[in-house]
Amino acid sequence: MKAEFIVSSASPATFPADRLPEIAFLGRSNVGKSSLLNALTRHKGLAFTSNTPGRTQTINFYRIDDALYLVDLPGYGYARVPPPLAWRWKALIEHYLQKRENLKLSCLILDVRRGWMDPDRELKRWLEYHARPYLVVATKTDKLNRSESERGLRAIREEGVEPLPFSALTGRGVREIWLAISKTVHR
Ligand SMILES: Nc1nc2c(ncn2[C@@H]2O[C@H](COP(=O)(O)OP(=O)(O)OP(=O)(O)O)[C@@H](O)[C@H]2O)c(=O)[nH]1
Ligand SMILES: [Mg+2]
Repeated sequence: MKAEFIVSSASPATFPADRLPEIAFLGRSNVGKSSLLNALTRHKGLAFTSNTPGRTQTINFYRIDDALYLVDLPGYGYARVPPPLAWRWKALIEHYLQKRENLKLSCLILDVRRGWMDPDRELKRWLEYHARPYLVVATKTDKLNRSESERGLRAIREEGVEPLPFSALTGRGVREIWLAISKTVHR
């Protein structure tokens, strides 16, 4: 698989112009968006990961096999971001999610240990309101034993969605996410 970093955008003017289908990765700060992207492409250092929440502050576009983009969005819910900056990021993300024609699927990523938090529910409602297709991924399943992880997945189902269990550490769920992506792209 060829995976190339293309651009880190702080404004819509710099989004790629080649109209390939795009899959976006969304979730709270530090939930594991960039790690998921690296696991999907099997390129460890492709998307920048970190223990410092709020590390990804721009919209990062990665082109896969000249066929589609995986799009790493800045995480939300990081309290220590100064309000004017937080506002600007939110405006950028909303602009992308609302206006981007190439966007085919959003992966809403939840930590299986924490499940839905208010900003996640808000985003889910927002995506539904705007009729944007999305997939819920429950990540960090490697941090729980089998029964704890089942309990976490059950709690996520209470919002009426079937989560895809995932772990960037073990690679659990990589195949299933690619399957969902290729179904969307080839529709
Ligand atoms: N055990 C385990 N750790 C994970 C997993 N996914 C991510 N992590 C860890 O969680 C931390 C945050 O991961 P990132 O991928 O940087 O998270 P992010 O959502 O991109 O964070 P921001 O860009 O800051 O919003 C890192 O220390 C990762 O190593 C996983 O599936 N299992
Ligand atoms: Mg990140």
